Amino acid sequence: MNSPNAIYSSKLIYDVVSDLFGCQAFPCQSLTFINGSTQDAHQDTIHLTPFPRGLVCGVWVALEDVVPGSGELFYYPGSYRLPAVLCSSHGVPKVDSEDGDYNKFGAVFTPAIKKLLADNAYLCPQTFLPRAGDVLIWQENLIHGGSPRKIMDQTRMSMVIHAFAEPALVYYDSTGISGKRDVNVG
Ligand SMILES: O=C(O)CCC(=O)C(=O)O
Repeated sequence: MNSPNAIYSSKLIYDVVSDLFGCQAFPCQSLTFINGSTQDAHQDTIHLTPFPRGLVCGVWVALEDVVPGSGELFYYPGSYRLPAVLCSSHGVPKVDSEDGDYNKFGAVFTPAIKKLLADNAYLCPQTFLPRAGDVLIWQENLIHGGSPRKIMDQTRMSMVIHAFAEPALVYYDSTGISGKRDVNVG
């Protein structure tokens, strides 16, 4: 298995994402997990918001075979077509520093996503049970998160890279700060 650094710098990943976007893609950040994240259902749009829309994706890489109960990634196929839940549409102020207070942010967005899913109950969640090396790529608006961890000593080693298409402007909706292209890869 390649190291997270090698995966982050993998030309193959950005070639595939570039094909999907139809123009050159670059990463701007990554997260590496030993255990399942147990993140609430969310759209990445709130964290990395491209203009024009649709030009950010998540690239989730399994670093080991994922075991049921380990806190599998879940997602709602088709949910990328729903409206984006954004600060501006929900009256949430920007958080103005790294140490800022995200309480209001979480208190508003998690219920907003739950409501969106309840209003669109035809969408059914699926869990991702990949083998090591499998990759899932999602468009920024796809609703996803981390399932509860039922086996607490079971790892779920994984890495997720957020990439965007070069012509897009990308910013963090939560802070208003622009996302930066990582110039060392691609
Ligand atoms: O891997 C997970 O459990 C969730 C990752 C995620 O939601 C994200 O990176 O946006």
